[in-house]
Amino acid sequence: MTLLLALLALLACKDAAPPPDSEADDTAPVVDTEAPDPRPWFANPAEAEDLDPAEGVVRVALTAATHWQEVVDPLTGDAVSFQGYAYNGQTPGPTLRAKLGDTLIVEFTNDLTAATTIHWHGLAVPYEMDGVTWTLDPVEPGETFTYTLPLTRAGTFWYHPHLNTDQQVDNGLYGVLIVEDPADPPVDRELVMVLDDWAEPEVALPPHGADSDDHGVDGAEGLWAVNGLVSPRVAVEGGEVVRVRLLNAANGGYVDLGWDGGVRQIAGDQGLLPGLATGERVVLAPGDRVDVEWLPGEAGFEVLDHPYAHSGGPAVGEPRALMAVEVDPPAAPAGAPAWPFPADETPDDPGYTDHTYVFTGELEGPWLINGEAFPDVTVAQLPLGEPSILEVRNLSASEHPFHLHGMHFDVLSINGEPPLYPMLEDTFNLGIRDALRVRVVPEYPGFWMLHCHILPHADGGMMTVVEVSE
Ligand SMILES: [Cu+2]
Repeated sequence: MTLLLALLALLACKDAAPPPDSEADDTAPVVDTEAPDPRPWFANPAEAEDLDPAEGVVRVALTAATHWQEVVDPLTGDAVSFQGYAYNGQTPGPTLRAKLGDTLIVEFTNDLTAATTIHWHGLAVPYEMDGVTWTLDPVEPGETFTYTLPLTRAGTFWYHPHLNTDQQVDNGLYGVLIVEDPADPPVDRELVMVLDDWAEPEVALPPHGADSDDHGVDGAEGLWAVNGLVSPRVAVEGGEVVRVRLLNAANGGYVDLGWDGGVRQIAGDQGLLPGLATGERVVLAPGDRVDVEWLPGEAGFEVLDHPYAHSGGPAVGEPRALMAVEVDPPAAPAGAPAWPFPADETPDDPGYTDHTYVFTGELEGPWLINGEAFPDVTVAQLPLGEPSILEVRNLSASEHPFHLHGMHFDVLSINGEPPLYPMLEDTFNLGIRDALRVRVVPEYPGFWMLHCHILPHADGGMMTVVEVSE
């Protein structure tokens, strides 16, 4: 049993039984109010410094290297270290922040002993900047590469390698890219939360590129970290307007989140939704982003993760607290700000289909699209600047987050039904037997990956290529 699994077992015991030294009343929990609370305090990932004073240009430096990651045991405050990878010595990597319309220039250095790339998940960028190795070379150890990225949409995006992706992301190479919308109202606090499941890190995070594709396949069994912190406390003040940007950076684990007062979602993969979406829970598949607003008032609350398996959706079991939000000082909650929700509409479905993608595979694999395993795939042709209709069907034994590079897509329908609100996405979870119809209008020529974002599935073959040309 690894230390973190032991820690997980301790966490499970914590709620199940009273402490052994409880006295007269066996059922009353004994709280030592004198002992300091060992749970770590939440902090946003440090942001990258803009090295270029010019308006409209953000220039940052990123270096990938091996890294000792420290995890604090929330019960004792003791730290455990394990070796992985990191950008600029931090996991998650630095948050990159720019404004809509800026050009982001990333000077990247590979100090790993393995080749790597950076892919800009959710951004439409020129093909040479997409960080894939279909016809492009990776960044070899010791080499540098400059990524130049025009930022044409506002939203919460992220970056990660796209070579040996399962192993390199698992080892800690990921970070958030925020493109601010100048029309966003100001908020009192912005929280950036990167969720990752860390089952068996001593096994799964070996130094220097050993394979680790058994890790984090099912979030129901993993230990979830929030910005590398297990069970953190999050400090907010009553009466604040808080924008929370959530990313699921796990290889394969899903989260199904809920909290007191309900979920108030304001943005998804590609920026602000057409309106406030409220509900009890929100599911983030691997690669998904969701922005929510919190309007804290008098009382704190826990962010609960409900069991969810990609082999069948909501699962049996008790929810686990990912973090505890503590309100100090309490106050009456603020009113919701007026988000500049875009008046998007779902495009009409023309009824025909340009390309159909059928996802198949048993739980042990292989994972296929149209019966093919990457890289032995048929490359479909899409016209530049013209709409194409894609239909994606999941006939496998697992859910799959469908992800498309280089372009975002309008969801036309799910199982024949239009979406609840106009959805502009780059990652969309397909339930078992689901049929998804989407409309794309490619902005750049090139070869674009179309794949499942459960990384063991993608690395196991569930990836294909579309070519966009004039
Ligand atoms: Cu998949």
